[in-house]
Amino acid sequence: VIASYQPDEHYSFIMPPTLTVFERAPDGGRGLTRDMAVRWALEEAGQSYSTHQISFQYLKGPQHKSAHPFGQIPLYQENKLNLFESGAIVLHIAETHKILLPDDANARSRVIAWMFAALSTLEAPIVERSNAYRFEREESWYEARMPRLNERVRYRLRDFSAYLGEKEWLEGEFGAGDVMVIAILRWLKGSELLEEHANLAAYVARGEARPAYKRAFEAQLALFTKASQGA
Ligand SMILES: N[C@@H](CCC(=O)N[C@@H](CS)C(=O)NCC(=O)O)C(=O)O
Repeated sequence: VIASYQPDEHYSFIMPPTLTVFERAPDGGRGLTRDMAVRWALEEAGQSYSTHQISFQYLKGPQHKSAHPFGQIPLYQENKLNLFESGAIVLHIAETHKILLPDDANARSRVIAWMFAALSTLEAPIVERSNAYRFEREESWYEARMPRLNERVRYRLRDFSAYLGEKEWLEGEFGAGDVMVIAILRWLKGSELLEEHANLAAYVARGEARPAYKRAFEAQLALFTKASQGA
């Protein structure tokens, strides 16, 4: 019996996944938008993908919101799967491509714990600080508030730096935890906070030196550059 062709069966091999991103990234192509970790994981997997570039208006419109509950980027579409939340997307890529996650169940759980740590424990104070810088710089309370926000970031970095010590990566091999943690630590570049810990600055630099990271960075920068030149 010759099996009849089922268009859905190997769809992901025929149609590369699509990643919805900003048509013009608000960070100016510095690789700080949440699609960066996803692009990085896709490059680590050697999986090609296409991008769907959208405006802020489209981001908040009904069509995008029917696929992404919060009207955000990134949105990842593969076959019949619509996936939101950068961490969930990176985990999906790691699982389907059998990369960035150890085989051992306990070791795998540890890597996933680092993904959660990146997106909650580390990200919360880092994003709060960035938002104050972006949106409250003209406010009367800004000068008084910023040192407190810096201190909350430092509080986490001190512990994280002590934990990381001289390890190359978080859990032995480079993994999905490193992708998520490095992606959020990069938000501190340009401030003194990261440089206060030589091991953290070196850890981020090690991540950025990976060929897959570089390809992901170049791709998002090229998109931004094209959008700026076209306007
Ligand atoms: N927790 C989400 C955060 C996504 C997120 O904040 N995306 C930003 C761009 S980097 C966005 O779409 N902002 C517009 C908005 O939230 O309204 C994830 O990791 O995917």
